[in-house]
This record gives sequence, C-alpha cells and structure tokens, in this order.
Amino acid sequence: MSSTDKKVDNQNIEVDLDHVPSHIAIIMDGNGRWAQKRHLPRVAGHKQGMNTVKTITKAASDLGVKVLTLYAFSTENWKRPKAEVNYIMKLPVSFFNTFVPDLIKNNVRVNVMGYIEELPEGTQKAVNQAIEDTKDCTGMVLNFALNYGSQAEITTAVKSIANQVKMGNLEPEEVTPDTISENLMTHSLAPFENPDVLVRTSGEERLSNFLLWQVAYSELVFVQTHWPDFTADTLKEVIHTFQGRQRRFGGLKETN
Ligand code: V07
Repeated sequence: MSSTDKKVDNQNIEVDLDHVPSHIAIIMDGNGRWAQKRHLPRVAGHKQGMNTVKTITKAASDLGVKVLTLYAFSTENWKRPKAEVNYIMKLPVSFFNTFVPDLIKNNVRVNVMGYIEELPEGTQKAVNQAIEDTKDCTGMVLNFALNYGSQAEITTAVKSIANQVKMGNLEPEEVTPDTISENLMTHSLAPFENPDVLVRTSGEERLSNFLLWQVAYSELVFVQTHWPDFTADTLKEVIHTFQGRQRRFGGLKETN
C-alpha cells in the first residue's frame, strides 16, 4: 500500500463493486502524529481527522458499504491531557452542526455504541440529536464507537446473561455464542454486526480492546497512512486488499 503524498495514477485501484465488504471497521489512529509532523498542536490533527470522517463516510456510502464503524474515542483515552479530551469531546458537536444535512442527503443513519452516559452533557446531546435527525435514513449506517471498550462490553453482556439465568428466563445449557452476540452493543447492526474487515491506520498493529468478539473472522488490514491523510483511494486500496484475500481463500473460506 502506498503511503506517499504524491500518488500520480490514483484512478486505477481495482474494486469489484459486487463484493464490497458489508461492514468496515476502522481504528482512526495517527491524528497526533500527523499534527506533530507539521509542528501543529495535536488538536489540529483531531480537527483534520474529523474532516476525514466526512470524506470517508461519503466514499464508503458511494461504494455500497452497509456499516462503517469508526473507533473515535476509547475508554482509555480519558488519560490524555485534559485540554485535548475537552477538545475531542466537542467534535461530535461540530460534526453534528456541519455534517448532519449531508448525512441525510446521502441517506446515512448515525448509530453510536459505547458508554454514552459517561460523556459530557453537550456531547451526549449532539450525539443523540445526530441519531434522531438521521433515524429515517435507510442507506449506510455510520456507527461511532465512543467511550467504547470491548472488555467492558463483554462484561456487560455476561452480567446481563447471568441476570437472565438468575431470573429463570434462561438455562445455562442454552447459552451459545449467539446468546453472547445478542447481548453485545453491535446487536442492533444485525445482520452486519461483525466487521468483514478491520482497518487500523498509522502503522500500529494492535486491536487495543476494539470489537474483540466481533473480529473473530475479520480480515485485518494495517496501513501506514495517518488517519488525517486517509482518502477515498486509501479506502479503495483496503477494499482491494480485502478482495484479494477473499479470492485466495476461495471455496475454503471460513464461514462467519
Ligand atoms: C472524533 C475525529 C476523528 C478522528 C479520531 C478522534 C477525534 C466524529 C465524531 C462524532 C461522534 C459521534 C457523533 C458524531 C460525530 C467524533 C469523537 C472524536 C469523540 F454522533 N469525529 N470524532 N467523536 N474525532
């Protein structure tokens, strides 16, 4: 995958439009590094990163993606400097103010998963407003993971299943992998709750507590590009990589 800024022929990335992955999940890493490289404050990277969210949402929707999940803020990100966290928490507000009309025009529905009730009041309001204003859109789902952590999600699911058993509504023998899937935050995305491909930008190759259960069969694609530099062409490259791997598995492909 090319990570140079000056790609000459970028019209030639082959994508088979009949086999576009239904659910793409992206860990949007590298905003801080993008800013540092330019001697800008880290928040400038987050601001540019939000613009990339807009570009990639449109690009994914145009390619026929059904669910685009974006990991925007993890339960661990609270450890960052307070001013940076404050700035990040305002991004859903400015995203909402500047992008909801475009989402509606593109028939994109916003969904959010994570511990939203722990976010600042204004952030919660913007998020809920975006969900409400796009609730009748029937195209792609733009699914933000906000204050999300996979181990916390699984813990919440196990507690809920334990309670169902305690109440006498479920026998321990009846608990299957489907029972667990049904109690995760991705359940509302069915039948596309599991990503076909998980992308992480900026050269890191870790899952960082993101969708641990749901990526059991996903293709993992790591790109060097910092998230603010990620373009529609980078997305096409990712899909091209995904499609190449699917072809090589052929009839032996694991079922999901
Ligand atoms: C955030 C911009 C993208 C790069 C990664 C971190 C910073 C969009 C949203 C958002 C979330 C919910 C919603 C509408 C928009 C967002 C956070 C950070 C916390 F309903 N970008 N973005 N939220 N960044």
